[in-house]
Amino acid sequence: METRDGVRHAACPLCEAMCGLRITVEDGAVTGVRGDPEDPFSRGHVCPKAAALPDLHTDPDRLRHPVRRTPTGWERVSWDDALADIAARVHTLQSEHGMSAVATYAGNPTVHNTGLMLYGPPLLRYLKSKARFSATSVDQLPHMVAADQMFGHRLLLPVPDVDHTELFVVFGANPLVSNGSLMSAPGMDRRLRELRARGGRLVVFDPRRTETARKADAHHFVRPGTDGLVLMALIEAVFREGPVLGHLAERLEGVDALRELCQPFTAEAVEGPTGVPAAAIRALAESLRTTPRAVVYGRMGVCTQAFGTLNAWLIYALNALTGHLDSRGGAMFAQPALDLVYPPGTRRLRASFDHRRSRVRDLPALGGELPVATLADEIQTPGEGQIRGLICLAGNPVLSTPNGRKLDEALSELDLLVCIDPMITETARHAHYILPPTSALSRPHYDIAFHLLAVRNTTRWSDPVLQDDGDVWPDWRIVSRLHRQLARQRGAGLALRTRLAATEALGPSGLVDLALRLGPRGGLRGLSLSKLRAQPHGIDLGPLEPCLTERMSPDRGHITLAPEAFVGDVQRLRTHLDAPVPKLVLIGRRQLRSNNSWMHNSRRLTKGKDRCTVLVHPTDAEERGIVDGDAVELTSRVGAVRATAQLSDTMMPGVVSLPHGWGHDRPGTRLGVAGERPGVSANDLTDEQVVDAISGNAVLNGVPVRLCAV
Ligand SMILES: Nc1nc2c(c(=O)[nH]1)N[C@H]1C(S)=C(S)[C@@H](COP(=O)(O)OP(=O)(O)OC[C@H]3O[C@@H](n4cnc5c(=O)[nH]c(N)nc54)[C@H](O)[C@@H]3O)O[C@H]1N2
Ligand SMILES: Nc1nc2c(c(=O)[nH]1)N[C@H]1C(S)=C(S)[C@@H](COP(=O)(O)OP(=O)(O)OC[C@H]3O[C@@H](n4cnc5c(=O)[nH]c(N)nc54)[C@H](O)[C@@H]3O)O[C@H]1N2
Ligand code: SF4
Ligand SMILES: [Mo]
Repeated sequence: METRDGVRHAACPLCEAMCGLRITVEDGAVTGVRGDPEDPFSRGHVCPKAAALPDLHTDPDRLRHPVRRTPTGWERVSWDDALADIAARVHTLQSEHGMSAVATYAGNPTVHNTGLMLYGPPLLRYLKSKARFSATSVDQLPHMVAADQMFGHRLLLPVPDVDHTELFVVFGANPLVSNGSLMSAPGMDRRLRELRARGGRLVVFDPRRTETARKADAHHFVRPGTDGLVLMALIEAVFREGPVLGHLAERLEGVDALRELCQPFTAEAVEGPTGVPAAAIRALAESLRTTPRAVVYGRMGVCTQAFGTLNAWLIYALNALTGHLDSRGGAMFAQPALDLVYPPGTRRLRASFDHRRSRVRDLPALGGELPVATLADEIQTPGEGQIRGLICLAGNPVLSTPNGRKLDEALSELDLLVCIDPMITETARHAHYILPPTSALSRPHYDIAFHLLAVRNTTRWSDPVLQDDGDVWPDWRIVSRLHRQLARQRGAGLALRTRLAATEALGPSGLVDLALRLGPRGGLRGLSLSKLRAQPHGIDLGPLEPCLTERMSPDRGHITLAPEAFVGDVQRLRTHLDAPVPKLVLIGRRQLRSNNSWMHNSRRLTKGKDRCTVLVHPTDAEERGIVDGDAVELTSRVGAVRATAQLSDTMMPGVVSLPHGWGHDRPGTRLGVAGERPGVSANDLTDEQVVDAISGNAVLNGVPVRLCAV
């Protein structure tokens, strides 16, 4: 591998923003990480996490070789022995207990990892297990279900055209901290300034006055879990004045059904339960109708709650009813060079929601994947199909999924747990094998997923920056070799084994090259890997263009505005109009110097004041005799945690906030720096039994809690 000293250009693989980096290497070590000003997409933007990429690389706790659990501790093992034994044990479990006895969980970094995106899915298919889980169901599953039912494919996800909009309405997202999600848009600060400069407005609905809300022209506190009421009221108000259907008018099916459904949800009726003034709802509806370029966007706060799918649906529908779906400045669709919606050879798309259900709790699958909120049940409930083995790819579900304590316990009962992870995390501490991949700086990168969700069409390939040390393999090779070992165990024929060997020989670069050439921008004179390599800052392919009609399957004539699967849930929303309001509920909070559960071992990022604190509104604190800095206990149905209270009028009264991804004090975890100030896990409070009724997505926000001083 070529890793010469000098300035190298690479994409940051940590979050959806895909920033271009300018990395200085001296004597084989990184001495500087900056934003790449020549990157046409990120234009020099970078956040503090990028500087920690070298920390991940040099972290002394990072595993430098595969390990196996023994009664006396971790033991070094060779790759060949590890993979052969894992494949044999997977094969035995599946032969004795059925294919679904071995489950898989794919964590968030999987989607940021070119190798895992290319080599992971074939292994998962080959495993033939119905017990497939991922971080999707603690995240964007509702958006995917809505896209599946409304546009015909779970990956036809609308992206807000922030660079051209004049009215940006944000429900439950904090892009100034998260750097955007289902909206790859590096440099949100600049983009919002540009919005202002062209006379545009930002409106935020959030139970916390967030960093983004503070920059908004209007911020509305909304009671957690009640966005569906606000959205219905906006739709009702739009119908009252007359919807604006725009260029898709002929294609919209279900307009009248929606008109009927929204009737009970007048702005006045929802004001009480949501906390949003009726006049503000009516005025916003009018602005959405009359502003030529406007968009409503919603993210984590609206999908990881009890009405997740309903919210995603109503947001897309509201955009359609105001003429802002698939139109400039509205909710648009990217056209990436490597297209996950239409991989080479695909012409027709199929909806894939609810074709089967989970064994224990009868939760629906999307695209063959089940909601992770039921993973522990599936491990702990005896019977045919019980999970006995789990392969965990780049995930830490003990800290990232609801009722992490229960899953923690369930994992310790497995016959086989294999973690492909660089660290001995809260999850990996239960593993029988941990297979460590090369660090992010040592692998090539192409964003297979996020160009599909980007606010501008661009494309970029990055070569590795550093040679890795130790006996580690790139993720793709780990997965590919496991696949081949399993094929051997199953006595696969020569044809399959040759194909697997050939695919491995191509490597990610070969596969990306092929996909680019066969993709929509390929062809004789089109894109190829060598063309991308010649422009390491990336290639600009232009702004988003209206394309939904072409993006939908050719056999699909319409956009479904009132999918049957969703209409049935409206009654539940209706009962919410006069449901009792819990006294105190918990919501989450992302922080700029943190990335879910796994960057707390970088001193550079964790130094400074304690960040795993509970934000409490002064009135709520006073009622409970709590003062700023007090140790407090939060209790929910499933557990209790203790942290420090931080009084803040940025909170809506009746709502407290705790960041997730902390709680690094579980015994057996090897995270030296993180362990010094472990914090507590918000998912020791979230309830795995409470899910979004339609999709089964986890409810991580709006969790009823009690708070007291300790
Ligand atoms: N309460 C609450 N819970 C939440 C959320 C919330 O807002 N509130 N957010 C949810 C969301 S949006 C998400 S996406 C999930 C994330 O859930 P997970 O994906 O389960 O958790 P992560 O914390 O991202 O852990 C990723 C793991 O992958 C490892 N890793 C990092 N890079 C690589 C790599 O390149 N290869 C391999 N093999 N391993 C790697 C890390 O060491 C870490 O152990 O958490 C969810 N959980
Ligand atoms: N720095 C940093 N960046 C990240 C991550 C990280 O951990 N750290 N994680 C990455 C990942 S995996 C993802 S998925 C994205 C997520 O990206 P975002 O969705 O933009 O991030 P969150 O901060 O989770 O924003 C959710 C917002 O919803 C609000 N909220 C909570 N409950 C409700 C509710 O009921 N209604 C409404 N309207 N709002 C509510 C919260 O107060 C919060 O401000 O961020 C990504 N980027
Ligand atoms: S915003 Fe995201 S992609 Fe950009 S530097 Fe920070 S972590 Fe990396
Ligand atoms: Mo996420």
